[in-house]
Amino acid sequence: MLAQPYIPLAERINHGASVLNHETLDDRHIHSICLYGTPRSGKTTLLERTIRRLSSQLRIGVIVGNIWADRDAERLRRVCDRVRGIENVDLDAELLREALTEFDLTGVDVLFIERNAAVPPYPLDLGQSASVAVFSLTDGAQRVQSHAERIACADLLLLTKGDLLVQGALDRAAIVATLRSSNTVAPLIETSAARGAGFDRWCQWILDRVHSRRASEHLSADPVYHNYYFG
Ligand SMILES: Nc1nc2c(ncn2[C@@H]2O[C@H](COP(=O)(O)OP(=O)(O)OP(=O)(O)O)[C@@H](O)[C@H]2O)c(=O)[nH]1
Ligand SMILES: [Mg+2]
Repeated sequence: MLAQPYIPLAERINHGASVLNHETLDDRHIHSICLYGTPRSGKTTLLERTIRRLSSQLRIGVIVGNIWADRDAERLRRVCDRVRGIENVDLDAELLREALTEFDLTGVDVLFIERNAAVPPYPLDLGQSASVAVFSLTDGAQRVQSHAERIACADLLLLTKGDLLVQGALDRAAIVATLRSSNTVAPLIETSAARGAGFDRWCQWILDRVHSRRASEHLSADPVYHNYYFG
């Protein structure tokens, strides 16, 4: 008999909780988008602007986990009525599960999860539908490279603070090459919250994902449509 590979306890607990989170969110047809990125890369600012743009089309909730989560949650409550902060260095699936049990998920279309790229080992799967890796132009290629594993798993790459490019010392090309060396597939969107650049594409990416998910749920729930498309 082949020996089972050893999986550390923390990883197994995280896996169990992430499965439950997937179920909780899928049962309610909620599309969850996890933004993980370097500290100060502009995640909360990005969410503030995104919520202002999309709140007339989608009901949005946010769970933010970092050591200043209450401060971020307070900012986000000015634009969103469903926000919860979890003050910890990073999130794991178990922390998210606890938060979800107390969160009013009724009618929510999109749940954003903001977390920081803490030092490894960190759990990648919290139960989210999509992962977005967020870096800022001020991070530098070396720092970006240290998150290669997370970049490889991302469904979208976001490079923020494009307005700072006028500062000659910032090497955009090196950061983009580093992102692409770990992930050649995910779309890359460059944003500037200061100028509003990139937000049309980013918001469209969110809407496309929500709509395609709804379409696939509709297809799999309706045998007539299913037969029509798949014979
Ligand atoms: N120039 C410029 N500054 C930005 C941009 N986006 C965010 N900032 C600034 O970057 C700093 C950090 O922004 P936050 O949105 O708090 O970043 P964060 O990633 O949520 O930070 P943590 O949660 O503390 O890790 C703030 O001073 C923002 O005003 C941008 O597009 N351009
Ligand atoms: Mg933040």
